[in-house]
Amino acid sequence: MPGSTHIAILAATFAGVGMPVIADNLGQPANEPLLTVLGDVAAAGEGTALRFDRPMLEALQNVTFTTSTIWTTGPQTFTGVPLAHLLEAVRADGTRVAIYATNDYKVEIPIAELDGNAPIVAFLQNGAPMSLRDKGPLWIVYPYDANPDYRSEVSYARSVWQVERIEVLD
Ligand SMILES: Nc1nc2c(c(=O)[nH]1)N[C@H]1C(S)=C(S)[C@@H](COP(=O)(O)O)O[C@H]1N2
Ligand SMILES: [Mo]
Repeated sequence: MPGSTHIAILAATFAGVGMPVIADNLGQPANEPLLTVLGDVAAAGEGTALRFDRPMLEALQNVTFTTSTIWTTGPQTFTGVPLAHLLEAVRADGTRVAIYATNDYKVEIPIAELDGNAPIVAFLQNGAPMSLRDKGPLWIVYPYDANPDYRSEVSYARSVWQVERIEVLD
C-alpha cells in the first residue's frame, strides 16, 4: 500500500532524530505531512522534528503574489508562508537554514538574508496544490519581478522546489 511505503520512508529518513513533537501553537498534522522542520527550533525539543501538513501551513501567515519565473511561462500566482515567518513560528534559534529537496538538492540560506515576505514556502500555484512533477508540493519562490536582487543566480539557487525538509543551523 503506497501510504505505508511512504511512512516507512519517512521513518527511515528520520530514524535517530526522535519522534516528532508538535508545539501547541502550531497544531498537529492530521493529514500527510508536507514539511519537516528540525534543528535549532525552540518550538520542539532538541533532536525532535516538527511536521506540517497543508492545513497547518494555511494556518500560518500566508502571502500571495504574482510574478514570472525563469521556470514557467506567463505570470504565476503563488501562495505560501514567508520563510522568515515560518522560522519565527517554530522559534528558530540559528543563523542559517538548510533546505532539502526530495532529489537531495540542498541549499543553505543565512537567516539574515531573508526579507519579511520573501522568499515564501509556496504551497499553491495559481490557486492549486503543486504536484511533485510540477515542482511541488512545496517550492521556495521569490517575487522575482518585484526586485532585481531576486533575479540573481543566488536567489535562483535558493528557489528550491520539491522541498521536504528545513533544518535550522547555528
Ligand atoms: N529541487 C531542486 N531545486 C533546485 C535545484 C535542484 O537541483 N533541485 N537547482 C537550483 C539551482 S542551483 C538553480 S540555479 C535553479 C536552477 O534552475 P534550472 O535547473 O531550471 O536552471 O534551481 C534551483 N532549485
Ligand atoms: Mo544554480
